[in-house]
Amino acid sequence: MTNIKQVCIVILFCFLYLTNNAQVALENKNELLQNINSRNKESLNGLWQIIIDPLENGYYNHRWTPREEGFFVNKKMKKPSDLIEYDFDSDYQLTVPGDWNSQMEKLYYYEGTVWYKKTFDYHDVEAVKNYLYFEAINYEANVYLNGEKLGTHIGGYTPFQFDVTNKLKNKDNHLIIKVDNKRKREAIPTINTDWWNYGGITRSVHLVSVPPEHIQDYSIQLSKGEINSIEGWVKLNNTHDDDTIKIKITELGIDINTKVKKGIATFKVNAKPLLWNPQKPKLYTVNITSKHDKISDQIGFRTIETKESKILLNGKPIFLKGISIHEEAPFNSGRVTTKEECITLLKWAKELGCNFIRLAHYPHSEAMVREAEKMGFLIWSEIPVYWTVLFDNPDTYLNAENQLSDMISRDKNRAAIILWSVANETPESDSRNLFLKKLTKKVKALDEVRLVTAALDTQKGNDNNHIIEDPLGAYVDVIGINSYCGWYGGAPESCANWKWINHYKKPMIMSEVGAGALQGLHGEANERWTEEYQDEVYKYNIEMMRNIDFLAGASPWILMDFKSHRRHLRRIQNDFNRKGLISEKGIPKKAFYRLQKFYLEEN
Ligand code: GCB
Repeated sequence: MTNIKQVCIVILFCFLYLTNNAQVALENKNELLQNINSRNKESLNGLWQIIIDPLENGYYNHRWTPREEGFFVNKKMKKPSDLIEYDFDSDYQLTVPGDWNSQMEKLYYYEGTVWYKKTFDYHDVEAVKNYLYFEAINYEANVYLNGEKLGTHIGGYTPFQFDVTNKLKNKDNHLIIKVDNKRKREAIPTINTDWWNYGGITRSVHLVSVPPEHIQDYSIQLSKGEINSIEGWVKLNNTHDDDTIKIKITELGIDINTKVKKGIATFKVNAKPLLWNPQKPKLYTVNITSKHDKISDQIGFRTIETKESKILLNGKPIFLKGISIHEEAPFNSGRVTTKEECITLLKWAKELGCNFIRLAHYPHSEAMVREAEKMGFLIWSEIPVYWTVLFDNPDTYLNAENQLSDMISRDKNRAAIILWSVANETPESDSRNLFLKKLTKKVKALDEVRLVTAALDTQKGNDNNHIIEDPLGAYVDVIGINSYCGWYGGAPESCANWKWINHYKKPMIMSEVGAGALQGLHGEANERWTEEYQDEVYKYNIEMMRNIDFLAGASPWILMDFKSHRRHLRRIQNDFNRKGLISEKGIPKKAFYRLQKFYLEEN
């Protein structure tokens, strides 16, 4: 009897586990509109009214229970005796997109809640569906339209949207967002990072109008391992069977129709595209037409694989001459907010001789990825699973997985992206190994074509012998190694003698290597913070890299000096991590030319 009872309990648990998981999968299902910039939309960028609310007084009352009428109702005084202790319209303003820290002196170090309000009219167009689309808000956003809560989004670097069809008025819609960038131990990223926690609506906001039955998403690329066939799928927002989708790539003579089944149309077609590569980043105009909607994209085609220690682009080994980049605005500091700023950073990477960029340590804007693709950069894109996150917390895992799915969903049509990275410098433990193993599997489930990687810093051995045997090596396709010989350990000249032993027959990228220098500070090669010291570190690390026969590339740390809360040395750092090869004012340091020379000599 007891046995039967036990078996029943086990079955019940299995059932609950499975149904629960299925639900999680459903909740995670990504329904984001693909290719937001070619949709019909109005911009909600510009000046927004704000209220700085460190105590979250606009949300909680004095008993710390949520108010029924928080700031999100945008209450106004009607008669002189009314008591309303806030007024968006007579308060401060901030520009969107943009972080608050670099826009207002009093918010420089601020971490907490800021309420944002935008008032807008809506010019009624019949028979459309409307979405509010947010390219990114750091970190938690609670969004209200005309007093009604639309939802919450967590994660500072990925897009999200709400369906607001029939919720808009012709005049004076008020969109109110409670933005909270408080760091939390269980969050992704966690409390401790080496970059500035820029808060706010950091990327653009759009009001999108699409036909009621529209193209939601699509994926178009070369078939895995083939160069003569293009395949993909197009997903509608409804599930009418038998609608027809037309896919046209005029330059390739492709003009095909495919039938929708349960909301999705798939296709595979023979083609001989010119393959996208850094020298010739060829993009094709792809037109997709459904019964009621049409959209156009620029898509490149290439293959990416590994063979033992090599990375093969279009079947041929390539050495990734890279540089790491933070999404930090050149000249102004603060978050990058314009396409021009992306282009400035990318032009510097070009001048350095790069064919590869590591977009650290979180998904960068779609503009950055698209501009990089046009300029022929291969890209490493990553999520902020950085240092010591709570690996044994299931919610932390779900958060990481959501950010990963959103990153892949947004950029899955970008030929430039070859590597999805799941983590940076995470300490080995059973829970960490399991967490990251699951993430690598998730990458493969979402994208079977691109490669998965992680930046590791656990190298065993002694001063001269560095052994790569992190268990995560078994799950990634390419091993990233962050190593700071000459800066955090070892004298610069010792670096040339460092030997690397790889327990995995896989390519390795030196995903970080570098040293700090204050641009314009000169001295002896053994004097910290001088350009000469940084140059010396590069000199010997380059020698070291030349001796690693399984090295498939490098993305030294980092293109430009960037703001970090960890950098306190006032006369040198002044809140900047100084490992840039270029200062925040755009002036190259000596080491820039050292790396440039290396890249010119490498084939
Ligand atoms: C690292 C981190 C990077 C830091 C860098 C540094 O290993 O991955 O985020 O900024 O070191 O400068 O210490």
